[in-house]
Amino acid sequence: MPGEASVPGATPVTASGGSPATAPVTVLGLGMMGSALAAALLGAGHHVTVWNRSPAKAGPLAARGAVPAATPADAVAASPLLVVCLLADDAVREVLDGLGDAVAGKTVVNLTNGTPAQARELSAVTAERGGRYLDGGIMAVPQMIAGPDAYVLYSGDEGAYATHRATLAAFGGTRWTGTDPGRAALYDLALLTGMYGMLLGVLQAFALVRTEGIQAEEFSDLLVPWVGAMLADVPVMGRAVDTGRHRTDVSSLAVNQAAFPNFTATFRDQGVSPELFEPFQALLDRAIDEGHAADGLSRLTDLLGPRN
Ligand code: FVH
Repeated sequence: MPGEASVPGATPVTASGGSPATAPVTVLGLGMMGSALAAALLGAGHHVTVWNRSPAKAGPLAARGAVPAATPADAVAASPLLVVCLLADDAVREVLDGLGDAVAGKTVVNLTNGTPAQARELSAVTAERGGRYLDGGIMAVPQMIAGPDAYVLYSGDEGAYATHRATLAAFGGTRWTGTDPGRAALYDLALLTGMYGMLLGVLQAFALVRTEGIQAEEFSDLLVPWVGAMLADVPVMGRAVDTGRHRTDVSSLAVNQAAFPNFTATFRDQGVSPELFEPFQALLDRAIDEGHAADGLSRLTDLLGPRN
């Protein structure tokens, strides 16, 4: 299992004894991810109370020793640590608003996907109600929870993190990102942005090759090592973004711009939608118009948004 770590730039959290393996924990939300989290806590020996809007989802966990609660308030009363994993922020707000001051003295660990602004708002509201708030970004699918590659990014109340880190380690590695409650969501969304960008390219490639009867799975034999080789260049591009030195002798924006119409023309010729790639063409054109023809692709980051 990956250990405890901080992401670059975050202050390491002072070591603490952590909570004992039997510490009671409540899990609110038993979808695919919430159920995996509750199962991991049971596996680590915790006393786990669970609640889900549709009560039937508690059945398999109850069979493993979890205690189903009839209401969110009953679930929250059972433990000092509340793990929340619902579909989206509006559901979290609905459940937490319904609890009111019942979170006083408790730690809320919200592992629902959300925005930095939503995390800051939830942190403020929880503090007003007398609770402590940690936001988390789960870097795993449910099947990975408690396995060697899963980890969760955390931000918010540093004391709460130090107190409960050992318990949270049941899910996988724990990575501290800082006291700004929104920081974990920012990292989470940035990592998922990289994933979606890569996967959208993969899906477009599948759409293209299958127009000629090539099996997508078979094509993966070529695609996976190619994408992997390109990913090895990411730190070099990162350095260019950090330093503002974008000149390249590898693949200039001018070279990319010259090749790009071949993609959109081929997509059209083969009956594949170019809608994913057209914004990329527009961005390349703008970069060239602004005088960056000799720079590498890393220059596009500057066109996408400001540095702080
Ligand atoms: N599944 C994944 O691969 C990703 C991995 C990374 C993290 N995400 C995020 O985790 C959150 C939960 O995702 P999930 O996979 O558990 O999602 P579902 O299986 O669809 O379960 C959704 C649960 O939310 C409950 N719920 C929805 N709306 C409400 C509401 N208004 N009030 C109370 N509960 C609500 C739902 O209840 P029910 O439909 O069973 O009654 C489920 O418990 C999510 O943020 C991912 O982005 C997962």
